[in-house]
Amino acid sequence: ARKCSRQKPMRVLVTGGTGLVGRAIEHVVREEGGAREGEEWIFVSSKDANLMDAKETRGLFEKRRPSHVIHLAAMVGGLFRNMRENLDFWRNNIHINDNILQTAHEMGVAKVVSCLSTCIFPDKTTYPIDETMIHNGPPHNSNFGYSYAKRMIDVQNRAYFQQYGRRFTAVIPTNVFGPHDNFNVADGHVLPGLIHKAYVAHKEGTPLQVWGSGTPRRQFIYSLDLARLFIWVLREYDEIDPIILSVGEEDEVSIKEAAECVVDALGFKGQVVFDTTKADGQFKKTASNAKLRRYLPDFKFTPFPQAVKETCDWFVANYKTARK
Ligand code: NAP
Ligand code: GFB
Repeated sequence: ARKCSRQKPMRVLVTGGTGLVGRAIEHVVREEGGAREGEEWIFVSSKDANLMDAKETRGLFEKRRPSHVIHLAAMVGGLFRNMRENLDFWRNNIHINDNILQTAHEMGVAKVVSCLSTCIFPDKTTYPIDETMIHNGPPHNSNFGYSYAKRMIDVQNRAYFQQYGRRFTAVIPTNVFGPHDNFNVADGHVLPGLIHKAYVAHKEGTPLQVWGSGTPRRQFIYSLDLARLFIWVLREYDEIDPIILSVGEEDEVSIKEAAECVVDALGFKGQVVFDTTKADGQFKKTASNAKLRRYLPDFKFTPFPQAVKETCDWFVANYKTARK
């Protein structure tokens, strides 16, 4: 048989391209040689198409004709925004995800990599959590809307494979942080919230308010490390089942320790107080990265203090334009 012609270079559409993870993938693609000869990488935001609208989604795909999709676009927020808006997290993400997957199917996209999250796993579980446990019980009540919407991506990926042989898969990042994050204190995640609050407390000479007891535990992945892993998944990972992208269980830190890293990185000298009237959310969601390690035993994560320092430096340098 004739040798199959060299595979055509990918044209990759990255939805959610202007967010925390999207900007990190763009940095790796544009600044670290993450792209290969002849490849096209297109990073889009809601200005290019509101992906909750099926027609706008179809228009974007007809205009861009991607061969591959990294699907990041979502309604995303920290514990406190999730607790306030579970219905919107469910509806908005269900519409976005169905539009992306159905349009990718109709347009014959070769591969889609979507995003779940380690916060969607069952709240009552054994540890460490692994990829086989996604549907083994209800998620934590604080973010059930987002969690169920994300779980449906896994269900839909399996259905597109079974019915049409579509190669739609997903990654399961743990808590992500880095430059271009959403530093809004009410809506954002813990690390950008603490960085923003410590920056203001330093300027105003007031105490840094950490919400909750500080005892919950998290595994944090630096956005640039996640970006490098994401590009590997797009190129090399061939399973439909999702894969956890996280630092090891041994790298889990408490919220208090994370706050101390921010204090050191910003040189904050003031008082740190814990507002225990605020919720703690999930105590822990310790995930195993054994599956990732079977594929990439030598991948090196950026040390947490260095990643926090780089994020703080970025925030201080970009304070005026950062999402806050
Ligand atoms: P982010 O910073 O909030 O960015 C969200 C992106 O999605 C933005 O580019 C936004 O565009 C786009 N978007 C939102 N609604 C849209 C709509 N209706 N139509 C088109 N685009 C829309 O989010 P992120 O932290 O980078 O998260 C990216 C992915 O990683 C998400 O799927 C999230 O669930 C997942 N994830 C995140 C974390 C984390 O800790 N951050 C952890 C696990 C998984 P605009 O800028 O135009 O609004
Ligand atoms: O990143 P975060 O908001 O979300 O972290 P989760 C919440 C934890 O940090 C709680 C404490 O224990 C909070 O009490 N915390 C302390 C703070 N200070 C702050 C602060 O200034 N801001 C915030 N936000 N928290 C999310 C899910 O869970 O994980 C989302 O709700 C998403 O759906 C995300 O998947 C990755 O890690 O608790």
